[in-house]
Formats: sequence, structure tokens, C-alpha cells
Amino acid sequence: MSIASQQPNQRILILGGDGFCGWPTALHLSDAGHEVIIVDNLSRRMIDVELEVESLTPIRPMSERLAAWREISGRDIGFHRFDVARNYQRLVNLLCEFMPDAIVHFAEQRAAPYSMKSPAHKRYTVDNNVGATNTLLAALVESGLDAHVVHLGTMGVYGYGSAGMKIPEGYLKVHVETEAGGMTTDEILYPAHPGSIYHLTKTQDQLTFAFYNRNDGVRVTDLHQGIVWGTQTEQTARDERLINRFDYDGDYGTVLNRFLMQAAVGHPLTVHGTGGQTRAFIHIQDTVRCIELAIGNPPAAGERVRILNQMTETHRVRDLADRVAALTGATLDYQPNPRVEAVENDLHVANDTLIQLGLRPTTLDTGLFTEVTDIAARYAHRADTRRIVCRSAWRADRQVPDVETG
Ligand code: NAD
Ligand code: USQ
Repeated sequence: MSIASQQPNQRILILGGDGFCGWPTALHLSDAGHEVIIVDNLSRRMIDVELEVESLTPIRPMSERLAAWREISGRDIGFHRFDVARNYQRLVNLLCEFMPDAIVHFAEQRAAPYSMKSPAHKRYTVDNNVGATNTLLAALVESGLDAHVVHLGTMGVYGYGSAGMKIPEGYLKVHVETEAGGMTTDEILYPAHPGSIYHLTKTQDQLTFAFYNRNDGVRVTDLHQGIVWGTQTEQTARDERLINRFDYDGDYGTVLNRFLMQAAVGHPLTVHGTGGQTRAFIHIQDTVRCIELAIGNPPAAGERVRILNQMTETHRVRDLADRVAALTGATLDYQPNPRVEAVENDLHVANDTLIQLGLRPTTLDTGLFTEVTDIAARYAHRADTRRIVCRSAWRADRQVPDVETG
């Protein structure tokens, strides 16, 4: 039995529970016996309309998703549609009525390329993400509740690469000289090194959490997550109406899922630059499990913000491409990199806490690759191949020409 399911009566509010990580988390926690309510403004579905692309998998409207879950599990999940960043009073009222024990906060714009598309996208991402986090914390303080906030942060707050050092879980031990010429030791938040406007908002979130934790005693776990891959979890696979979203487009698709999808539809694998970028990864099944572990192990009253690195392995982009190519026969297309990022980097990450709490990592294996390529092949007819190449550039001189418009 999992740690969290030993406490089956928790009330859990899930902000952003219609998304790629939020929906499977809501089902997983509901299945474990918790009382779950989702808040989501469906902005992600509206961004699909803006980008003229859809999830490769046919995700159902929220009411159908919830009805299917009720039919299959016999359990209810509540749903409130509103913007967490802009509906302060609605959030306060919901907190006071539902009185959650834990709040899982996914409700942010999460794509780095989308955040870099234009000044309007930069401003939207900052306003939405920084606003949602501050609104949640201010509302929680006003409600007087002692709910545990579990936030989805990102490995990208650290930057990628630490000169051979293992990136610690959030805090860096520093030795500094005192005025008197002696030495003193302290622990500080690991220096922020965001690589996009999106990643910048996650570094800003860190300071917001630190402030409300110190000033108001809000208990927070910030999960610095790596790139999520895979599609289905045990619960989303139970019925096609519960299927999880699968982003493959140049803005929202993440690298490994994109390569697997590209192989399935016969598109060359789009490696940026030399493919020497090393990143941290985690499978979606482990994401939901980590969140359950975090909820089951809340920080004590007065404890500083707990930061956990939520990743299970690191890989270089070109090695992933080689691996997918060897498995599928796909070809590689080394493209000019639209991003401003290190051409090559190493990455070593400490992830001891979640392992100690009981996480048994699902590592990259060809069986799981097949699960993703099977899904991609099944829904290949829904793919719009014009949306595959990343066109969002970090700077004007990185612009990738659009073959459609010239
Ligand atoms: P997603 O875009 O699929 O889901 C986010 C959900 O939040 C969407 O349903 C969206 O409609 C909702 N939302 C956004 N702003 C909102 C607001 N102001 N009010 C209410 N609802 C709002 O993203 P995801 O992949 O599920 O990511 C969830 C979280 O996990 C994000 O914060 C992201 O930064 C983090 N994360 C994701 C990954 C990944 O690879 N997907 C990796 C690391 C961290
Ligand atoms: N890349 C390619 N080819 C592609 C797509 C990406 O080579 O077709 C490269 C990128 O240039 C980058 C790396 O792959 O070097 C990762 O890109 P990504 O789009 O998979 O991931 P990223 O932009 O970092 O963002 C994703 C999620 C974000 C999360 C982050 C975790 O969208 O929400 O925070 O992963 S992390 O990367 O650890 O910061």
C-alpha cells in the first residue's frame, strides 16, 4: 500500500487538473480513495485553438471525462471552471467550503517555446504563472487553512549543468568568509538560471513560496520536475474516454514524446543543434506516484519550503534520438537550434528524497517506447505534420523559416 493511500480521507484540490499531468494525477488520487476537486480554466484547450493544433489523442470534454470516471470507478471528482490567477474571491470561497488538506498546483502555462513566441506570449506567461501562485497563497492565508501546497516546479530553474557537481534538492550549501576573517556556512536557494520566460516564472514562484512560508507559515513542497514522457497511466488507460493528452506540436510537444510520435508518423527526428543538451526525464506514471508521495509526507509546521527533484534519469537529446531511430528505423534531422541554450552540457542530479519515500523509477525502456509509439500510430491520422517543426525562436536571429509561408 502506498504511503498516501494509508490516509484515504484527504480532501485534495487540484489546480490545473485538466492538463497532461493534472488529469492523470486527479484520477490516481481519486482511485487511492481521496476526495478530489479540480479547478481549471481550460486555457490549455483554448491555446490549442490559437495554435490550430489538437492533442494527438482525442481528449474528451471535461463533463465526459468525469462521467466516464464515475461510471468506471464509482467515484466522483468535482470540477470548477475558473482562472486561478484572476478569480481571487472564487478561490477563497472554494477553499473555505471544501477545506482541502492538500492543494496540488499545476495551473500554469508550461511551454518554453510558447512563452517565447512574442511579447504578448511573454507577458501572458508571466502574468498567468506568477499571478496564479501569488493568488493561491494569498487566498490560502486569508482562508486560515493549513493546507499543504504541492507545486509543480521544474528542473530548469537550476539551469542545466553544474561543472560536474550534483545538483542538490533546492538548496546549496555555501561557505563564506565572515567580517572577522573566519568562515561560516549557510544554505541558500540554488542560484536561479532560467533559460526561457516560462522557466523564469518558475524561479519567481520559488521566491513567492519562500516568502509565504517564512511570513505566514504556509507549508509547501516544490517538486522540481524533469521532462515528462509517456502518455497513459494505470487509470487513464482504463477507458478511451479517460485518455490523457499527447502534445506533439513545436510549442507544447516535449522532446522524447515528439521523437516517438515523429517515428510513428514517418517524420525525421527533429534534433536541435548538435543534440548535445542533457536533460532530466520522468515517466508520467512516476509523476502521479511522486505527487502521491509528496502529499503523504507533508512538511512539518515551521519547516522551510521542501524542494524535491522529481526526475528519474538524465539523457542527452542526440542519444534519445539514436535510441528511437535504432528501434524504429527513423532518420535524424539535425536542425538549427531556435533556442538560446548551451550547445552541450552534462547534468547530475540528486533525487534521493523521493526514492527514500518509496519511488521505484520507471526507466526508459523499449517496452514503454512501444506504448507511446502504439498510441501515436493509432492516432497518426489526427497528426498535422505542418505543426511538428519548432518555429518559436528565442531571438529574431534564430527564426526558423516557415515553409508554408516562405
Ligand atoms: P498542461 O498545460 O497540460 O496543464 C496545465 C493546466 O493548467 C491546463 O489544463 C490549463 O488549462 C490549466 N491552467 C493554466 N493556467 C491556469 C489558470 N490561471 N487558472 C486555471 N487553470 C489554469 O501542463 P502539464 O504538462 O500538465 O504541466 C503541469 C505543471 O507541471 C506545470 O506547472 C508545468 O510547469 C509542470 N511541469 C510539466 C512538465 C512536462 O513535461 N509536462 C515537466 C516539468 C514540470
Ligand atoms: N529539443 C530538440 N528537438 C525537439 C524538441 C526539443 O532537440 O524537437 C531539445 C530542446 O532544444 C531542449 C530539449 O530538447 O534542449 C528539451 O526540450 P523540451 O521541449 O522537451 O523541454 P523544455 O522546453 O525544457 O520544457 C519541458 C516542459 C516544461 C518543463 C521542462 C522540464 O514543457 O513544462 O518544466 O520540460 S526541464 O526541461 O527539466 O526544465
